[in-house]
Amino acid sequence: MFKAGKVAIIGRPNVGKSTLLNVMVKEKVCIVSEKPETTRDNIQGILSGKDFQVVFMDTPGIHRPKNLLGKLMVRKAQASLLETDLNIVLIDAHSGITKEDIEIFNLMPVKLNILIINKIDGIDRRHILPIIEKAQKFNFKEIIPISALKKDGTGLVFKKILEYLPEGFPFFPDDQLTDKNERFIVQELIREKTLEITYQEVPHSIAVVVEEMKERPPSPCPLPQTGERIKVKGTVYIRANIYCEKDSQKGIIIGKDGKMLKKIGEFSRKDIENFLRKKVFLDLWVKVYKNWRKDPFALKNLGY
Ligand SMILES: Nc1nc2c(ncn2[C@@H]2O[C@H](COP(=O)(O)OP(=O)(O)OP(=O)(O)O)[C@@H](O)[C@H]2O)c(=O)[nH]1
Ligand SMILES: [Mg+2]
Repeated sequence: MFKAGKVAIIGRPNVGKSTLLNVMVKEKVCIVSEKPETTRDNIQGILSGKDFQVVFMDTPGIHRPKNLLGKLMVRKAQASLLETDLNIVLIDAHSGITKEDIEIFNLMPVKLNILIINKIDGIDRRHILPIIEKAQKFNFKEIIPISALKKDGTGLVFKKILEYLPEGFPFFPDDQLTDKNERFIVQELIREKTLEITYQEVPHSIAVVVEEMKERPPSPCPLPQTGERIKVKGTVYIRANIYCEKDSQKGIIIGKDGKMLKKIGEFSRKDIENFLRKKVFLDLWVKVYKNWRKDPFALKNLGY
């Protein structure tokens, strides 16, 4: 019997949804950051085995939107619930079950929902029991405390998912890792690095667009002493724009003497090379796109 199904990972911003997806599929598909509202799209991560395929769907954190981008994000997260067989709702063990969490519980369709209490590392186990007791008042099939970061309890999550997964046919070829293309992942990796070094409103104002991505073929080049020609490995040339909303933000991203942008470039290049498993030449530009988060046309232009 082959089992296949879609599993949405739902919750408030910053509870660890993307971290959990990456652990589940054993590859970095989604970007992670300590800043809330990092994920802006539904991103599928695919785990295939001999007799199963689980399609995990990472979703944007559900929050009270402050602009059109936020509205779109929340709408996407809610829409994910329409196509799943099973859902995971994630909460943070540090805050317990909050008012916002309960609002999310109430959004869940009456089907299979599993509650996961994440970030239990570094927390006194005695604090977890009251959370479990409170959670039992809601209609969850399972309540599982985990640390996605330490991969503690994640094996049990997978085991339970497999138990509840319906019989079915695979959605994707068994070697496919995500529904997103390389260009999308490259944009996200650059955005992740830019988020890491910016604060307050700046991370939220950033969008990244890859304008050009092409493989430079391996070119034969002469060896100086012998004149003999050897093959040099090809590189991928990537030109990308980092958009922000204000001139002051552009200044921050570029930094003094371009130091910040250089750092973003170095860190991004390493991750992109790991992901593409190829050498990369990264050409980064910073541009201002005023109020793009409120402008429907701009949002479309930037891929949202
Ligand atoms: N201590 C601890 N930190 C964690 C754990 N899981 C995730 N984090 C951290 O929590 C922060 C948020 O993680 P993400 O995976 O980006 O959270 P998210 O729910 O996808 O956030 P949004 O995309 O903004 O909705 C990051 O700094 C993670 O390293 C965990 O089990 N323990
Ligand atoms: Mg996320």
